[in-house]
Amino acid sequence: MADYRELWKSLDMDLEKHDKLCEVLPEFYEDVYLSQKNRPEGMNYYNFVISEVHGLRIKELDDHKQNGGKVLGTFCVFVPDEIIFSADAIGVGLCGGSDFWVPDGEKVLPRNICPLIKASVGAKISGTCPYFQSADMLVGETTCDGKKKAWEILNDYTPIHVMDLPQMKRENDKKHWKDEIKLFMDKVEELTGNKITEERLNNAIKLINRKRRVLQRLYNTRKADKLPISGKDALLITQIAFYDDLERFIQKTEELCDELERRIEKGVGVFPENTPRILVTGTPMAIPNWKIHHLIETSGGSVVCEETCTGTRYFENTVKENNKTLDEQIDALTDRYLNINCACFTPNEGRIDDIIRLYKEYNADGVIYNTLSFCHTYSVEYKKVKEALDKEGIPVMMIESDYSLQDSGQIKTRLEAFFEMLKERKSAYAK
Ligand code: BJ8
Repeated sequence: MADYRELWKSLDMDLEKHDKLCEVLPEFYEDVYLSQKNRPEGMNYYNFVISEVHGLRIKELDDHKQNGGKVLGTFCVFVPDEIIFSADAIGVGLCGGSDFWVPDGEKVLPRNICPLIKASVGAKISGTCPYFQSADMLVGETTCDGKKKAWEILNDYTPIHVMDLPQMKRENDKKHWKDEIKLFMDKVEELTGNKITEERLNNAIKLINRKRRVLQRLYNTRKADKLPISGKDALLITQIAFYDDLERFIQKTEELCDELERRIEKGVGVFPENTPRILVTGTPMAIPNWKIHHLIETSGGSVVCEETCTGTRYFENTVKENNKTLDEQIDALTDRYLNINCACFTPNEGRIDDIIRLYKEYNADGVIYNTLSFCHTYSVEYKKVKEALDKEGIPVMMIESDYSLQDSGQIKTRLEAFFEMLKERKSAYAK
């Protein structure tokens, strides 16, 4: 790997502490990812991206900045990337998924909030994440209370624009969200000095839609009886989609999909037959949070789909293209984004419908409802989801966990019992 120390230094990073972070990641990746058998060849690209996660991509962002471009860091799939890219800026997802950052987050936040928030804040204040350090502006949003209040703290370290996301989906909420998108547009224009024109926004809408479509194509391959790719690998690809170069990501993922479709034709799968197929639903899994997928796929299960923001919520529903005016384009963005069913909305019946639909589409055997510790919106919503799934006869298991590995043994035992039950259930139906 090239030497990026000068670059990191120029980003005002804590190099000593960053070295410690870089020491743990390769071994961790090897254990979780490279140990898998029969991985598709196309995964080599994503291995490469991970090996260069703090290197090449940061250099690309730096080159963009040297040429007068701006980088914006986001934390939620409600923030419209189209606005960012139409002003020739680059958007990168910044949610923290590593336990490494939690202690720094706890220096300024209470311990009893969600690890995603603690890790995100910790990543910034420890000066160990080059993505945070590259961002000219962060974009927060009023989703859950923990995030909303964390922006006030992050604002002491770096400029942050906060989008006021409504928590209901009535007509006036739509109007409000449209106004918020316009305000965001003004802010991005001011930061970049670039005017967002109809043509630029149209192009950005098309580009981001292409990214969504290739992810949809990837997920479609997971509907096959014999899974051509593991859930862990699919999760990794979605996580990388949040920060990789768009054109390259689309091209490499199309190539991988070609390979996966060939595998389906030939009947090549990565799991033994009768491995229980699991739909995971719940809180997002920010890179490098691979914990639940790894536990599932090393305990006798396979993940076939994620109803999460690092899954279908990120790419389902494209934005209507070829609108005639800027106003129509903003309407199209408003509609697409307010269609996402996050638990911070009330009521949130749409998410229940999504879970049931995806369970059927992906031919799943059971659902794992995963929530990060102290995430109230998702943990409270479990009751409604469980009632609906019970009615449909869909088996569900809830896991509440943080980024540490302390509870892994206990979760594994529960998963093994759940998968046994799913297998028995399936063979009873088959009789
Ligand atoms: S659209 S899920 S990315 S808010 S930070 S709500 S886990 S306590 S991330 Fe999210 Fe947008 Fe919704 Fe998706 Fe819970 Fe943690 Fe809050 Fe979280």
